[in-house]
Amino acid sequence: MSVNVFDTAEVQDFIKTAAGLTVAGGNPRVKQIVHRVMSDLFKTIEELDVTPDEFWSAVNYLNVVGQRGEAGLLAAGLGFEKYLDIRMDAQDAAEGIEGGTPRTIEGPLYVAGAPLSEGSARLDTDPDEGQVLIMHGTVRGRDGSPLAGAIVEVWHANSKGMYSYFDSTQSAYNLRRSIRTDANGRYEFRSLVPTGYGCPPDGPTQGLMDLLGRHGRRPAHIHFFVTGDGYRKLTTQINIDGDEYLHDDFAFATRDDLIPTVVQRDDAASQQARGLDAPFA
Ligand code: MBD
Ligand code: FE
Repeated sequence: MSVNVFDTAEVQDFIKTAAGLTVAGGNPRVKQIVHRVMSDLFKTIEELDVTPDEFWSAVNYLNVVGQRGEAGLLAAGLGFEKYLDIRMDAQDAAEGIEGGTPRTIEGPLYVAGAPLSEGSARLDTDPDEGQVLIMHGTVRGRDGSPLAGAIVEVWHANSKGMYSYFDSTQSAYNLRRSIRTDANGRYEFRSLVPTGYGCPPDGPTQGLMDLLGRHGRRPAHIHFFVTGDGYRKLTTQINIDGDEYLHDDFAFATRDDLIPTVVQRDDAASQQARGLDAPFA
């Protein structure tokens, strides 16, 4: 008994009015997007015969998402963030921009203002379980030449899959640092191997995942922003190989070129050689 009111002049007119299309002023781009999104939602309500109860439970859901600060988490879980990346990749390909470290999503847990170190940094300031992790590399421009003075921002979870600032048990900027590359474009850091993240079990994102029959887990990963004067910012991550969710990330961020080989070093000599006893500021 689905009715068709969507295509009536009355409904089409008030969607336009509600989106501000019938008045001057405001922001034309916002009007355009709001009009389109409203039209699509109105159409969905009609075609799927969405009941008032269903509609108001969705409104209530959005309020809870806001109260819990999970809008970014939900955007990741529903693949919106990945979709924006797919579109940027396609745009780059169309412009002939290829190669280099692939981008992947930022996620909702970055915090600006981490301490800046020159060349090398130690990320873990809180005591935690977890294996010592050393990572090093070189930032290069598109022509392959090393980039001195680039900034590598790195952030990741602790052994419980929790991030500082989103976990009251951690101190400020634990597992978050900025590192400026040295004259050879190199950076290195010492930290602790992170564990994968899981959505807050009692939160609205996990609640929706449950209704979709999905899990809300991410494999263990480390986030990066890389910036350099005159260069576009790179947003990316690496995954720790071997995680059970490596290719089953609820946020769709895993990419083949972002799973580096992890080498396990156990002997004292190799630990020394790796600089484990050296000062990581
Ligand atoms: C994370 O740590 C994350 O990186 C993303 C994308 C979503 C939730 C938690
Ligand atoms: Fe993350």
